[in-house]
Amino acid sequence: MPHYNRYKSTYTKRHIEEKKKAKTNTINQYEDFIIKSTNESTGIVIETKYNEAIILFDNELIKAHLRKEINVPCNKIIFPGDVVTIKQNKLKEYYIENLIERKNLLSRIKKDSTKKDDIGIKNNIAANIDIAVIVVSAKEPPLHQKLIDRYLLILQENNMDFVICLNKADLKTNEDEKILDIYRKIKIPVIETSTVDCTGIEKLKDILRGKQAIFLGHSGVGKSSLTNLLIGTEKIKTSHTSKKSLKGRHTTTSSRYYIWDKNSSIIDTPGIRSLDVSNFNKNEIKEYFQEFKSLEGNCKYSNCLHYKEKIEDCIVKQALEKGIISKDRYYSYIRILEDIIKDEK
Ligand SMILES: Nc1nc2c(ncn2[C@@H]2O[C@H](COP(=O)(O)OP(=O)(O)OP(=O)(O)O)[C@@H](O)[C@H]2O)c(=O)[nH]1
Ligand SMILES: [Mg+2]
Ligand SMILES: [Zn+2]
Repeated sequence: MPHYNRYKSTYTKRHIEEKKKAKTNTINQYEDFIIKSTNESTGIVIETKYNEAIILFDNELIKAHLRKEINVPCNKIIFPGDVVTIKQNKLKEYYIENLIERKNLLSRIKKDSTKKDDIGIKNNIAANIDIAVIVVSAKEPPLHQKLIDRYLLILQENNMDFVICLNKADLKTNEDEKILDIYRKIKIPVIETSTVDCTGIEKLKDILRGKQAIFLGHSGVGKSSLTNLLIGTEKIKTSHTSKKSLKGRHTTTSSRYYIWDKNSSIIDTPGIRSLDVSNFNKNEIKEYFQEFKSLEGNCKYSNCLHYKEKIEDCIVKQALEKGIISKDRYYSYIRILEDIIKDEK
């Protein structure tokens, strides 16, 4: 074997081994990064960036890096709402030593819409959520069911409590009222708010008090305006929806945690364009349409998708025909199902 080749092969071997070692080290370090509990005083993660996080520690906002052995971007492993232990190095800089085990972690699949076959990556949003508020708005942008039904899947899968909040109630139409009624009928909590005339703000506070909550929804629905009202200042930038498209301008660019009352916090998040649920299994989604499950009786086949099965074999289709379940919810289910089936092919 010529000399350079021998060199190359040992080099490659060593290189691969080092890479492997680095990978297992990262995993191990990451594993002991998470601890069950601690007696030390802890901080709460307010916002994360690539190489540092803003932490509320000892009643002060501090900037902290990850413990130096952990070679992962900060915003890839900790999220607003996380609880961490903080230490100081010799230079008196703060660093995050450990992450306290989470109650839950809210994530969604993010796909690159410019790439045709992109399978998407898991995008974590926030941790330790007690209640999620799905914020929608009347008129600007107009109220649609699509995002609500998709969020309901994700939140139920994560076992999180939720409430639908129709903001801009000052602009509400009869059409909006009909959509909200669909959810009221299936016992999903719905509240109406307006940051213009303060309708429903006290009610919203009553629901969120004592909890760690998060606002989710399209851009321009008023998540930051609601957050400003909760915290009682005009601290967060908000922006008009585009006159032409009635869509928001994606004013908020990163998620951030705010304390607005004793033990009560809210995470304001950037508006999203759409919500991908293609990671769900096609047999799984019907479980999260609770009105299908609460029907009396059973479909002939236990794996019935309530889709192309015959009406005489399917109690969901029968209930649809009788008007017991909402057409809009049923077709919303079918659209999600068809998206998943298309993706599976
Ligand atoms: N009429 C009316 N307008 C509102 C209400 N709440 C917010 N707005 C307006 O809606 C626009 C968008 O509000 P934002 O709070 O920036 O919306 P956002 O959901 O935070 O948007 P992103 O940060 O882009 O996700 C602003 O011009 C607000 O003044 C409301 O209750 N009624
Ligand atoms: Mg905002
Ligand atoms: Zn069926």
